Amino acid sequence: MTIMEPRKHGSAADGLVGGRLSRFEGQMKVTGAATYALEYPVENLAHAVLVQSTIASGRVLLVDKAEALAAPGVLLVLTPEDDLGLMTKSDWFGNRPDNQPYAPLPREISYNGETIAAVIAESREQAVEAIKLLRITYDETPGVADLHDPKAGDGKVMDNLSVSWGDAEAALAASAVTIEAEYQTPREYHVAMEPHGLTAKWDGDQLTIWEPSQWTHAMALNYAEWFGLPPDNVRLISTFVGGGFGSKGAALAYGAVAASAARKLGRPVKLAVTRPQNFTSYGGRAATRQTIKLGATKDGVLQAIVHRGASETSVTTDYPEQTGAATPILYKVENYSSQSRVVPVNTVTPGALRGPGKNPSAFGIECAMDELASKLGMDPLELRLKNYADRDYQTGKPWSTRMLREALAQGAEAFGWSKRSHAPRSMREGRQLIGWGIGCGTFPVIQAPSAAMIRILASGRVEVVSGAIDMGQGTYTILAQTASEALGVPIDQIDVLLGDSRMPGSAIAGGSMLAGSITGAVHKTATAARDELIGLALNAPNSPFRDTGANTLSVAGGRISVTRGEGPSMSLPELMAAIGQAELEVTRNTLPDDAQGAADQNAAWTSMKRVEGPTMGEFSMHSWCAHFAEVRVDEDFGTVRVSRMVSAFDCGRLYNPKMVESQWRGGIIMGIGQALFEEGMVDGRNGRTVNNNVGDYLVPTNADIPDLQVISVGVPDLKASALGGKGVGEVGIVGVAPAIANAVFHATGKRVRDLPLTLDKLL
Ligand code: MCN
Ligand code: MOS
Repeated sequence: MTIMEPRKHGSAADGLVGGRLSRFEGQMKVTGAATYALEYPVENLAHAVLVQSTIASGRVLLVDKAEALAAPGVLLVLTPEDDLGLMTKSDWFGNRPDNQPYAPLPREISYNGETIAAVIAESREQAVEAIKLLRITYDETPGVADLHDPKAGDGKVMDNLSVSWGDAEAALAASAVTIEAEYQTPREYHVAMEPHGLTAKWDGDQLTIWEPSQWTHAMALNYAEWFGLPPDNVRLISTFVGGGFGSKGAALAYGAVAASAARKLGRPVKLAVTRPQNFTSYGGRAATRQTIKLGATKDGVLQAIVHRGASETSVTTDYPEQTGAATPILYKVENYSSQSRVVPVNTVTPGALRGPGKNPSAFGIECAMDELASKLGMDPLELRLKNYADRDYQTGKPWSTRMLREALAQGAEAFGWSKRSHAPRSMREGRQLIGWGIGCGTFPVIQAPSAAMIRILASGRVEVVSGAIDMGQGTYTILAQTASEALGVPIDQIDVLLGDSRMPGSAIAGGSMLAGSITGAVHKTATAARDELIGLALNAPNSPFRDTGANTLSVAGGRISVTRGEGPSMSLPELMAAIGQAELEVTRNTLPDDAQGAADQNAAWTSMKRVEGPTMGEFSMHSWCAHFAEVRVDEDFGTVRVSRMVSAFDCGRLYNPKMVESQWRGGIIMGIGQALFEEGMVDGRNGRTVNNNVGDYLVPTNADIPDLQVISVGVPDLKASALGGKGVGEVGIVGVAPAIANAVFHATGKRVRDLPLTLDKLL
C-alpha cells in the first residue's frame, strides 16, 4: 500500500480548505514513483492478449486454435467455445437479471473490434506471436457502419428524454425572427494517457484485481457478481489512475476474460489492452446530430426553442448521448419542445465522456444562439444577457446559485469583448482573419453519499482513508486539506490513502460528484474524530486534562489545549502516550440515519440508487460557465488556431483553486481538441475504427494551446454540498467548441455546423 507523503507548499493557509496546495502525488507521478495498476509486481504472471473481431456483424463460426496452442509459451486460448461460467452483473442502478449467463467472448458479433478471443502465454510477446496463428472464420452479415450510413434510419424516440412546456411550434410560427439549423458532432474518444488493463490474481476463492478505476467498490462488485462470489471476496486496487474521463467506471469484458483465465490457469494474469483496442473496448462519445429552431421577437426576446436530436448507439444497448441536456436550462423561454432519438449501429455501446450530454447539447444551442444574434444584427453577448434565465424554466424551480451573468460580465471584461467589431470578416491582421466568439456551458450538481475513516496514530500522524479515487483531479490533495481544517492538524501530519475497495465506500469519481460528496464525508468523519479525541482527553484516567474542569478543548496546529485560560497543551503523540491510546479510528458516512444498514450501504457504494440529480430537491443546482475565444484563420489555407481564451466559471466554493484552475484548463484543452481535431473515423465497408491510435486520432499538443485565462465568479452554495462547492471536473469542456465555432464564423463569415472545424470546411 502506498502512503502519500504530503509536501509543504507555500503558506500554512494553503493546507486548509480553499488553499492552493500543490498536488500530493504530483511529484510521485512525474518521477515514476507512483505505481499504476499494471505495474504492481505480482509473481508468476501469465500474460493475456485480446483478439478483436474484424467484422461488424455476424457470427464467429470457428476459432481454430491448434497451431496457436502449440506455439512456444502458450498456456491457454479462450474463444467463444469456452463456457466461462459467468453470470450477468447488475446495471448502474443495482438491477440484476436472474440467472442470466454472461459471455465476454460472444459468438454473435455486433461491432468491429469486439473482443472474441484471448491468448495467454508465459510472455506477452509469445501471446502476440501466437495470435497470428489463430484461424478465425466468420459468417458475416450486413452491418450499419455509423449514423451516416443510409441503412441506419431514424432510430427510436427515447420517451424519457422528451421534454416540452408551453406551445413551442405555435410560438415559433408566430415569431418575427426564426432560425433553423442542423449541428453534428462525430465520435470522440477518451484517449486517457493510461490505457485500460488489469492484473487478476486468485487466492482460493478470493480475487484481487489491480485495475485503474473511477469507482473501486462498484467495479469490485462487478467481478463478484460475474463469478458468483460474496462481494467481500473481491478486492480492487486502484491507487493511481492516469486519467479516466468517464471510461473507467465499470468492469469491462476484457476484465472478465483476464480473471477467468487466471482462474483456469491457477496463476495471476496480466492483460494490457493495446492502444488500438482501447478504442473499442469501451465506447467513447457517440456521434450526434441535432436540429434547433429558435423563434424570437425583433428585439431578440426568445419565444420558442424546438430541439430534435439523435445519437448513435449500439445494436445491443440504448445509450443516449443527450443532445437536449443543456438546451432547456441555459435561457429564459416560455415555449419549449425537445425530443431525442437513438440510432442503433454496429458500434461498441457508447459511453460517458467528460460532460456527457451537456457537451454536444451546448454545441447545438450555443451555435444556434450565435446564428440568431447574427440574424438579428445583435451582439451575441447582449442576446444572452437579454434572455437570461432567472429560474429553471423546465422545472419552475429557483436556482440554488447561478452566477452566469457575472461570468458573462467578468469574462467579457477580461477578454475585451467591448472592442469587438461585430460584422463577420471585419477583424484581421495581414492574411489572418480574427474572430471572437462566446459559448456558455453548464453541468448539473449531482449528490451522492460517501464514507471515510480517520485514524489518529500514536505517532501523531493522521490517516484519511477512503475507497474514493484520484485519477488526476486532486482528491488526495483536497481530502488532506479537509481533514487538516476539521481536525486542527497541520497538513504535513496527514496521509491520505485512497483507491481500494477494502476501504470505506465512496461515490464514483464521475458526473463531477466526487469532490462535493467525499469532502462532506471526510469533514464529518474528521469532526467526529476530533470530538472523540477531546472526549478521551477529558475523561481518560491518566489524562492531564481530566482535572482542568474544562468541558471542551481545542485542537489547533496539531496541539490539544484548554480553550480558554490556563491549562496543559499537548501534541497529539504526547496525549496518545499519556492516555495509553495506540490509535483512534473513526468511520462515518453521509447516508441518512435510516439507511445505515449493510444492504443500504452496499447499494450506496456500488450503484446509483442513492444518487440525487440536480432538481430532486427544492432547487435547481448546476455549475455554469462562459467561454470567450479568439481564433485566427489563415485566409489562404483555412487553418484555424485558437489564439486566446478567457473563461469565467461559477462552481460555488473552490476547495483548492489551484486544482480547480487545472481542471478547468484541462476541460478547455479537451474542448479545443473537440473543436479542431477530434473525429473518430469509421470505414463504411466494415465498421472499423480507422484512426484507432494517437497518431491518427488527433488531440491537442502544447503548441495548439494558447494562454487560457480562467476566472472564478462562484459563491459558496451550501445547498449543493456540505462545504459549498459545486462540480468542477466536467463543466470546463462544455461550451468551448461552440465558442470556437462562433469565433470562426465571426472571422470568416462561414458557419461550420459539424465538428471538427477542419480547414477543408473553410476553403
Ligand atoms: N474541486 C474543488 N472545488 C470544488 C469542486 C472540485 O477544488 N468545488 C477540485 C478538486 O481538486 C477535485 C476536482 O476539482 O478533486 C474535481 O472535482 P469534481 O468536479 O467533484 O469531479 P470528480 O472528483 O467527481 O472527478 C470526476 C470528473 C469527471 S466526471 C471527469 S470525466 C474528469 C474530471 O473529473 N476526468 C478527469 N477531471 C479529470 N481530471 C483528470 N486529471 N483526469 C480525468 O480522467
Ligand atoms: Mo465523467 S464522463 O462523468 O467520468
